Amino acid sequence: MASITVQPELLLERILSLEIVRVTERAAVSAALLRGHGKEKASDQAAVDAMRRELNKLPIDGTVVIGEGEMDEAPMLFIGEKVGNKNGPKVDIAVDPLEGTTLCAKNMPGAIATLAMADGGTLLHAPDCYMDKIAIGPGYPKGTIDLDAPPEENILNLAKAKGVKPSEITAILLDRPRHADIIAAVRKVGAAVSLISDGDVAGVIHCAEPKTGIDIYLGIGGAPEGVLSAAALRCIGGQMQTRLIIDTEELRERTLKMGIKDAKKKYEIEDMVRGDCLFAATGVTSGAMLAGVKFGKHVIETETVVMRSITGTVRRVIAEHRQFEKFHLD
Ligand code: VTB
Repeated sequence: MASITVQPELLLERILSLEIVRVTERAAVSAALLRGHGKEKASDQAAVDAMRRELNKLPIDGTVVIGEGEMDEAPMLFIGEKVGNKNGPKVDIAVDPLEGTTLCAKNMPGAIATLAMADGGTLLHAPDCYMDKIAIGPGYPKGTIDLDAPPEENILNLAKAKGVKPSEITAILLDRPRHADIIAAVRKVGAAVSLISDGDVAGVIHCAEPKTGIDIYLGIGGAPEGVLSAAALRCIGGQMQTRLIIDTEELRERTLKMGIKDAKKKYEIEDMVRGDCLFAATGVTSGAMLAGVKFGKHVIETETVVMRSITGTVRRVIAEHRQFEKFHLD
């Protein structure tokens, strides 16, 4: 039988793509135990603890570059925290152990546990600030959208590229007063608006999933969430442009310390995720992208999507967990 050789770094990367499923699964289950209890902080903390514990079992020399905040304010998974057992490659890790804490607290659709992993030094170290974003799915000519063009123009260009009328385009935005003008502009050209209360990592990914009916993401969300969704689009294709919103002197200083010299830079996916990456997300509550955690009498079921940019492979892993009480032992 012919032997199959895989380069050692690639083999590890392949193994890691399945290992990170464990990490998001366990964060999701831990958060879901508190689903609907109105306890945003407690469910977030549960997800953080589980994610940190699982990350520390991985054969990586990891650095959290997108995390739960700066070291002094977030004792766990803070930006700069080292994770992993050091027995492996240097990697950058972006985490959002519970994306949509409010969604989880209120048991509303769309809460996920998510992370991205890439070679050390290749993920944008974004501060915890706002980010202006625009994104579409794969298959369109480069330049179909532009962050600096008016929303009307982006919708019309996208409709043309898709070969449909503007009325057949749906834009997704966070439901925030700051988006009133964009929403009005999108509707003025006849397109539909889909509003989400939280969870814009999934919002961006929806653009690349035809079943969601979403064509374009517009508006301002969190910068950490922006880098996570850029990692997903790097794997599955699509276009995204972003710009950090650095509107105070204090933020300006913080971003400078993080190595961001040009505060007004327009980022493409390749600027936010400068090399190959892995992305995983597990549903906490059910949403358009993923089913939420289901607690049976003897089995806990999770659904995870895991992506790898080297091959563009997307796997959906439906796992049945038994003996959940032993989760932290292996
Ligand atoms: C988004 C969304 C998050 O924050 O990034 C949003 O993805 C942006 O901030 O789930 P505002 O809530 O201040 O608009 C969340 O809604 C919560 O972290």
